[in-house]
Amino acid sequence: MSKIFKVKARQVYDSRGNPTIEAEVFSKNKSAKAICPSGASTGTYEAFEKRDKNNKKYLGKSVLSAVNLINSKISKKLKGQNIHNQEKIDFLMINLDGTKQKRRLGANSILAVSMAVKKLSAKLKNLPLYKTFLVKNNFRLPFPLMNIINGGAHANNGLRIQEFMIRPDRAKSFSEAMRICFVVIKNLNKLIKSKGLSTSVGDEGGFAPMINNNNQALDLIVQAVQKSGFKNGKDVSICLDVAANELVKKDKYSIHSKNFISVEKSILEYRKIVQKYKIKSIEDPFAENDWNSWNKLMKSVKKIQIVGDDLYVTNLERLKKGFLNLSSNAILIKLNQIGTVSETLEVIKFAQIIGFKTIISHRSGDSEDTFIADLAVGTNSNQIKTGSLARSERVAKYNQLIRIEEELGKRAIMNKIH
Ligand code: 2PG
Ligand code: MG
Repeated sequence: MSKIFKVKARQVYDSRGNPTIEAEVFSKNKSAKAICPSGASTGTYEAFEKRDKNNKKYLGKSVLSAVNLINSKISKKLKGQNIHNQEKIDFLMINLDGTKQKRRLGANSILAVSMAVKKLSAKLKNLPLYKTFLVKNNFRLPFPLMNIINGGAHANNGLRIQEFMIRPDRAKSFSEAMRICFVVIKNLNKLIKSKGLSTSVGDEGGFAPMINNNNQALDLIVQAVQKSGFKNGKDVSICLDVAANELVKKDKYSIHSKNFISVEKSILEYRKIVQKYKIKSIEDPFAENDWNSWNKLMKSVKKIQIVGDDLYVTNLERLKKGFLNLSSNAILIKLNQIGTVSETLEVIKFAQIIGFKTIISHRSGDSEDTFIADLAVGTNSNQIKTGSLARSERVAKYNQLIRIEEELGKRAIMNKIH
């Protein structure tokens, strides 16, 4: 048995330049580190992110008190624990916190430690991280949901929809999936330039041109896909994250333009763009408490992947509610929405049992940590959403998946989209 000798944390920075936590867990002669990510368009029911609101020196954004809690209370509690007993370690931290949303210690402290424990356990067993989750053999590689145009809270261009993504549905391997996305992105770059627009990128590496009309963004993507020699809706599918929590006011939504319209009208508009642009997946089409509207959409756009992100916040209770309510058929998985590796795995297991697609996701504030790439393979998740082919914190995850594919060699199989 390998025991935890100590846990140490430090304040580092994320891809948006905000302070975040890196935790390092030590056994007698080895250690492993993990960095907690951070969202911008967060759900109300997410686990709590602890920041020093009153520390003016860091504009209220530092995580120094959370770092202190790891170095004192959490380190003391975990000292001597069996590193390979992830569930017990996570349980001890959950109990030490004692609140529903991890408000005392902060989910950011707990998660950084939880991920570092998982990495150290893999290291001590001499196993690649992806081999230490749910799947023991027949690993499958996820399809990338590659972000190519940023809007909403991730850019300042006025686009209503937060993320415009592409998914290379017919790719036979992960490297081929990457090549397809690469070609489309390069052609999109040229197209945007040719229109005299800026090719600067948003928080997740997708282009953030100064356009403010969803259809204009969708037209650009279709053109880029065609220019690349691919068929839109067949070789490459357009997928969206609406992040509708940001677009609701008194039961009306401003998804399709600046005007707020009813749910029924919004659904009609959804149907139009789904048909016109052959959209295959829509994440957070309505707000986190609007269960009825989710259900209405599910009934009116068949065969489309409907993904709950802010709706479920990687929380088992909310997922069960969504399942019974027929709210969606897929779930976005974000470790820091719930705060431990064990709870995240519970949610993935349940989602897969009920036939939901699981999509492992980054946060808009992320880091060089590639934990989620391994998590996607180790849970046979269908898709991974981790930004564009720009910004190293995004590309790092894709590169890790390329390494995993190479290591698996002939045993590397792509997951099934349908
Ligand atoms: C989302 C995420 C990641 P954020 O809404 O799905 O793309 O954004 O991390 O800002 O919540
Ligand atoms: Mg989302």
